[in-house]
Amino acid sequence: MSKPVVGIIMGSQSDLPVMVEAAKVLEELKVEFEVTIVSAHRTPHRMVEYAEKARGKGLKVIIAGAGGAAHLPGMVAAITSLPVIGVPVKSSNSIDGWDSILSILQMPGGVPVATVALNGAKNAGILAAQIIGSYEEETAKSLDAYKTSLKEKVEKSIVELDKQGIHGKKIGFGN
Ligand code: RP5
Repeated sequence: MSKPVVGIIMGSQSDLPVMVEAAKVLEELKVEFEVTIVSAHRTPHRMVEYAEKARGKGLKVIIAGAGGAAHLPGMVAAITSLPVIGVPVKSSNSIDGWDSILSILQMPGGVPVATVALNGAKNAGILAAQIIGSYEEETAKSLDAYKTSLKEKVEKSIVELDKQGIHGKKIGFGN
């Protein structure tokens, strides 16, 4: 087995049901990853150590998820020069998700975090794979196949809809 190139970290075990979607899609795309819990507030020294050692152990991208006052992605991005993808999590301590989104999105100039949608861990996984795929041929091929599968799924649903004979008149759009 080759070494992980994507690090998935999250502030708490309670983020796992959301963050597991990043792991699932990376597995599907055959990208090696590691998963662990790193809390900016509860384990700040572990966070610094993780971010400082990430590049040296072979990681190319970090996906960081957190909820509420979500400082993990931004603080990791402050330490490492690896690209950091932030996943705002609608956690139990989040008011409505906007707190997590804005904490991760509104970074100061010079310290970017590529922020995905609320609970958007799947897209974080795909984006991480796309970064790897920009220089790694096998991952690029997996991504092409993935895109084709998305297209085929839509084409199948178009055929289904046509078979059911749903058209404007039937659903009340006139003519
Ligand atoms: C954040 O606080 C974590 O990322 C999590 O989303 C949230 C709640 O954590 P727990 O109280 O469930 O451990 O730091």
